[in-house]
Amino acid sequence: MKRVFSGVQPTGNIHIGNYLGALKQFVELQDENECIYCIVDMHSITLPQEPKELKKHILDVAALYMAVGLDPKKSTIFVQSQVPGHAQLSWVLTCSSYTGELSRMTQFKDKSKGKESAPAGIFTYPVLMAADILLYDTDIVPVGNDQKQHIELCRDLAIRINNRFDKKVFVVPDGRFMKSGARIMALDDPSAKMSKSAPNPKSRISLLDEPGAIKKAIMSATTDSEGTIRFDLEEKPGISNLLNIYSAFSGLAVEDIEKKYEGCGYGAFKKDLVEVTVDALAPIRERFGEIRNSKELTDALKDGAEKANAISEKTMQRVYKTFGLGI
Ligand code: AQP
Repeated sequence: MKRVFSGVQPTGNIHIGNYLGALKQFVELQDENECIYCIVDMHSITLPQEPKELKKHILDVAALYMAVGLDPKKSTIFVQSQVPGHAQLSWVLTCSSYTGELSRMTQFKDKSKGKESAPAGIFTYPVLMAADILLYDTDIVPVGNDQKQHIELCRDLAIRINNRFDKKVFVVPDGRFMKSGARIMALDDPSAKMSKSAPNPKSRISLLDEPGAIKKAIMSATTDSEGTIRFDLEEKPGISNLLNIYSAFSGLAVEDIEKKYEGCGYGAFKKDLVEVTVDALAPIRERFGEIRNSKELTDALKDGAEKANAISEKTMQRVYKTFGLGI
């Protein structure tokens, strides 16, 4: 049985990019693997968060994990800040990282663009992410493909430390990426990825959006003036993004959707996409409503933190011993 680890930041409500790129895989993997899924609240404070909002979002994301189908009997679900091993291992890994490699991370470059000085948390965030993964001797990390570079860094750190001590201190993990949905783009700007924190709410569809909001976002999505429904990432990024979303929610291949809408205008295609999306998200919203304020949720998180701590403490004993830390 393989060990699987991944997480989502509680920086806002989960959108369909997070769902199609990452969460769908979380659910697929839980029957055949030992899965550990985290709400990575320590990552979210790399940018300032309003404390009350953050607390709410942590529980929202946890409830959404369960609403999309994660079962706490099969998967360990917990909140990162409840397991001290993440911060402890992060420091050890920071001391094995180089400023050069961290400055090459595209997310750091994007988020610090044009600023003379950026928050140090944005710079060291990928090391904390490596710690999250290596702490659990993870084999597989299901993520969206915007995280490819961070997974590579995690692998490099594991290999570097294993080589330095000439033994397997860490398991070297592999990323796992979806075929469709690995990178959902913003609806208002198909050159940028869909993001929880983008200022325009119509740039994304959140899993808890009402049908009206879904309709508004899809009907106003940026397309092009050609008028044919054809997948072409270079020339038609907006329509290609909508085709990807349609395909991921309906299970139809992109080529079949292209055939289905041959000769149709963008209006008809978008209208159907609204229906496909609303239908796919309705059961998630319903289940979220049942679970959000339940004891089932708090019990799952308490139990999850205990299980995660038990694994993490063992790893940290091994790591501290390897590095000669402690007495
Ligand atoms: N647009 C996307 N398409 C596919 N997958 C995506 N993911 C994120 N955006 C897309 C995947 O979702 C998981 C959780 O992401 P995260 O919350 O840890 O952080 P993020 O990648 O920074 O996501 P956001 O939504 O853009 O958040 P903010 O705005 O707070 O920075 C990851 O597996 C990610 O790959």
